[in-house]
Amino acid sequence: FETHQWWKESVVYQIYPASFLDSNGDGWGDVPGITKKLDYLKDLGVDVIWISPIYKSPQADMGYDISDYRDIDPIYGTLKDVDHMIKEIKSRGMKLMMDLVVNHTSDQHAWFEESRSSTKSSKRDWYIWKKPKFDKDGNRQPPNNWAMILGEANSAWTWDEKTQEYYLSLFTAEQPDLNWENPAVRKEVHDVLRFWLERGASGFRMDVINLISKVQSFPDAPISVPASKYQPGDKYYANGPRLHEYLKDIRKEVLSKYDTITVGEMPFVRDEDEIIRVVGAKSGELNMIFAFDLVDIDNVPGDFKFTLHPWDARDVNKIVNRLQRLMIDRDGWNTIFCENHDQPRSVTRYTNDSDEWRELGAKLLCLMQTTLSGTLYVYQGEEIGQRNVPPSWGPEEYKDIESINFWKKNNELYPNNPEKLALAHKILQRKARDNARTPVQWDDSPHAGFTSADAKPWMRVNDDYKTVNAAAQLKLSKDLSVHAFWKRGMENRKKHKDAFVYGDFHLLDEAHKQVFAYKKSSKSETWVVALNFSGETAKWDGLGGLKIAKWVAGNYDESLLAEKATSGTVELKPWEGVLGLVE
Ligand code: TEU
Repeated sequence: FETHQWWKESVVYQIYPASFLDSNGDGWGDVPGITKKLDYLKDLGVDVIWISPIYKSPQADMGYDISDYRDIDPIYGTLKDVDHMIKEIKSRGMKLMMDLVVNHTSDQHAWFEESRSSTKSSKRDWYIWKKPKFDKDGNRQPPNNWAMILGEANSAWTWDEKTQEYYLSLFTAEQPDLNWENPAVRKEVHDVLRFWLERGASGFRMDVINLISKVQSFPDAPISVPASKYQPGDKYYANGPRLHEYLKDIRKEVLSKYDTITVGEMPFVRDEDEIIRVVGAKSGELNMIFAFDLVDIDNVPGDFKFTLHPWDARDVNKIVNRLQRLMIDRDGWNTIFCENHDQPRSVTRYTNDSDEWRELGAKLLCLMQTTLSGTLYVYQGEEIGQRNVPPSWGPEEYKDIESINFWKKNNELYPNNPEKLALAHKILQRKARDNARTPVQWDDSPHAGFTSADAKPWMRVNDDYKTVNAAAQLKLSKDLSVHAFWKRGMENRKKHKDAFVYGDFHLLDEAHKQVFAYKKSSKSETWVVALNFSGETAKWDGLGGLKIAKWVAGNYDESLLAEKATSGTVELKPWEGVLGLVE
């Protein structure tokens, strides 16, 4: 595949603006707060900054419900603040990626207000309106059985009293889906992209971009969760019939005229041909996608996300191998990420976040992510190993609409069942999006330096900030902290990009229950990465005939690496990860 494309080699850092840094003491992070930390990001090794939505929004879904695509929400600042930030980003040789949320708008967007005003409105068909159905008892029912994504027990259709019709709202009632069948909608979206590219953005992360084309007969979904009245409908709205036409249009009309980076968020899709149609070098609709395989590892397959499912290193082997091969054998491109604002913290999810293991776990995941092919995405706080909220926090601390809906539903279903409610609370602590949304822990001052001491942060700061914070890690000497480990990992990735970013990939011992290990190679060098994804010592003999010239990095005390076996059976301590150069 094509090497030396800047967007393949870049490290992208995701900012969740509400929780990054508050510059004016109102308890919400803001754009000037981001500008203040650009030197920190540059020093870490970041090339591109992706900022989750900062546009005008009622914040029903934290900005993923946009009411004006061409303005900034006052909680985040002004367009002037953004222009200044862009200037400062560029002067440091970095780039900005905006979040493009165009599957739906806010219900308070002027387009929707017009659309819902009457069935005769000129914008009626900018959204998806349908007449009700009636069951045999004459009760009104939504047009089909699709479930809402962020309120999984509810219908994806919202009833509108005034015009006596339902509108499609896949995420929440406050996020009506746009009707992409309408060419006027597509034209508006193209204009929004141009607006931000002209202002200085270098590209977009495209929110649920594979949901924009729906099967127009809107059929009932097959029953996959028998206990639920409404069912996951992704079969009919993910990678729908006209998706590729719409994406090709965006490329032709807008993207082809600029030098951009584009990443499509594509939940639900497993079909490799479908993925290649989007990211294959020839079709080039988008540069890359976020595939969900690795972050879905602990969901019960086919079920909703608030479930718990065991996994081991064999699952990691299978998932990563498949996605690496898709790039290498089929000329596609992909992303490497373990975290974002929709996922729990990776150190908690994939390793052990107790005080004893947290640092090792965070470094293990860093070693994996900095040595695989794909554009690397790091989420704010991941570089210092921030973890999930403590189990002691009650459900009232969770602010995300998805968590609130889940907790409410459980209380309706099991009001007098403490066991069920305890399980629901446990699932929230493991899986809620809130886990990644607590403020960034900058130092050990009140509120972790996220906001002024007398302010009330919009979301509570994790109790562990006195020990887990950026300032404490920056004070440590090189290679000790999680932060320093990330910084060095990114440097090493860039220095040896022919192997790590562009090189070939081979699993070493795919059937090992504890160890995920692989070979990454360029024409001139071969590296071995062995990662123990378990809390027990592992014996690993996947080297085969390979001989390690030197183990060069690891998450334990690196002075001990000289004693590690360089051929035959290698012993890995709990959560140990090592990187070696082959002779
Ligand atoms: O997420 C879409 C999505 O399908 C999932 O990531 C989903 O949020 C998750 O499985 C629920 O737990 C995007 C945004 O990243 C998310 O924050 C928004 O809520 C959503 O779209 C709607 O815009």
